[in-house]
Amino acid sequence: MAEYKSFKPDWAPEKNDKAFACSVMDGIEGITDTTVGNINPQLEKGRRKPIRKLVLPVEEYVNGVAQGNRMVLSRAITLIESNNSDHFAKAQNVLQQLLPRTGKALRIGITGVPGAGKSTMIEALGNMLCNMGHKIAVLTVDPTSSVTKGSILGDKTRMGTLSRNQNAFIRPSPAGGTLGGVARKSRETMLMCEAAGYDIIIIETVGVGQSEITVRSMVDFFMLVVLTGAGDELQGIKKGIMELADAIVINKADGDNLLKAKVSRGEYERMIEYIRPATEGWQTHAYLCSAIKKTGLKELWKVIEIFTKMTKEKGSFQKRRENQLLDWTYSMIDEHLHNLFFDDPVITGRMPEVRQSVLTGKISPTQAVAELINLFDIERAAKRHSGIF
Ligand SMILES: Nc1nc2c(ncn2[C@@H]2O[C@H](COP(=O)(O)OP(=O)(O)OP(=O)(O)O)[C@@H](O)[C@H]2O)c(=O)[nH]1
Ligand SMILES: [Mg+2]
Repeated sequence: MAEYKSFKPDWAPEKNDKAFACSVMDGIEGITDTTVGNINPQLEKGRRKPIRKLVLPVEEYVNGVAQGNRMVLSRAITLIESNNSDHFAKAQNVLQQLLPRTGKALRIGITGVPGAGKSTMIEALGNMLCNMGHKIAVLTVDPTSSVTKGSILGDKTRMGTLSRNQNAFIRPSPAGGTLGGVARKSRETMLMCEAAGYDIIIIETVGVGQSEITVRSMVDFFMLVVLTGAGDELQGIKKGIMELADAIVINKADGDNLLKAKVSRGEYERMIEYIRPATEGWQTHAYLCSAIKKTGLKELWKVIEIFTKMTKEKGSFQKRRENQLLDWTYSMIDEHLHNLFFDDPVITGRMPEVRQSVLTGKISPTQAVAELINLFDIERAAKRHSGIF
């Protein structure tokens, strides 16, 4: 470009005066400013985006989801994720009507250290299952995910072929919020996907302690993806997480890594012996796989099928689902009561003084609790009496 600027044809006059026809007219001020708009009203009209109704009537969500309409499903999930109380009530109404259609899918959870290859494995496994005629929904539970959903956008590109598959539906974790809030939204999203006809739900979790336990409490089969490496690396994996797993999958068992992976498998098998199995009557094992070379995936799916058949026959599948439902209910009650108490203005007003009294040894923690609960009870009773609720 610099060359072009300095280029001057030899017929051009020395001085660019008014007599020279090849001059550039002055531009119209403000035309590059996008807030000003286009001077051609026709163009401007064509450019305007169609106005979409943000929230649909309840029946449209129910019917759309039941028919497997992906657009409506997406919007129903957005409703679930909304923190607006009207949206919450509507989402619950929609869910209530779709409840009879839920519960038929197989729910699989995948955890593992960052970079273990979870997304790549979901992409490979997901495509394989779609080709077998299944419909796959992929969700992520990530309480740390920011509003920008940056990591998930990355995931969508990592799951490039799966996200374009008509039989797959990928939905990122709801952004931000408490783990409890994210968990509720993810559980309800899972139910929506089931109602829309997805028969396998895969949930990826980021490996940050508590979220693994949350995902374990949502799924039938839970697998831990690990990398090769013995000794120190093996010790780095918390025993607690291994106790949650129905399968340990050593990924990246390809190329030069294959031999090391086989050694790791032996190490994991020995470790598992000392660990209580996650599922009654099922022996957890370590398996090799390569998400990139797509090896070991068919075998892994076979393991999941055997697990499902066995647990269904023995009744532990159903028992786990029932326990999960009750745990979910109780944990929501816990969270609700916790918020009710700590958000109560009478409690927040009294708290600094009580805290000070505990710290200076004026009252014991037990006395502090008794005082605060008493205050809370009296305040609730007064509100009830005055008909506030
Ligand atoms: N050689 C080899 N590389 C793999 C394999 N699976 C994944 N990778 C690579 O490992 C890197 C991380 O893979 P991801 O699938 O993003 O890992 P992840 O566990 O989802 O990572 P986070 O979502 O960040 O926790 C990528 O560069 C992949 O290409 C495999 O089977 N073999
Ligand atoms: Mg990932």
